[in-house]
Amino acid sequence: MRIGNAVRLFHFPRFLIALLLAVSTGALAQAPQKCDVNGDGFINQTDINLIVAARNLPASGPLDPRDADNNGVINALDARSCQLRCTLAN
Ligand SMILES: [Ca+2]
Ligand SMILES: [Ca+2]
Repeated sequence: MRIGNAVRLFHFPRFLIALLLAVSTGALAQAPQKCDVNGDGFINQTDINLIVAARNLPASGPLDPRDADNNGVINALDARSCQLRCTLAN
């Protein structure tokens, strides 16, 4: 038990260092927001149009902002879901 606790204490600062590095380099801030296809920080008609243009295509991966429901396919349900999340009228 003591050795296990010592090991956990030893690794905790490494985790903090990695987290601080990620935050300071902006690595965490670069994760794409679902539905914000063009990455401008807003969800609007431009993003919806990009989703509709990619309709029925496979998503590029789990972080694809066009695949709002994460089912691996970009379709009308993603466009509708993103319409409901619009942050700007246009
Ligand atoms: Ca956008
Ligand atoms: Ca989808």
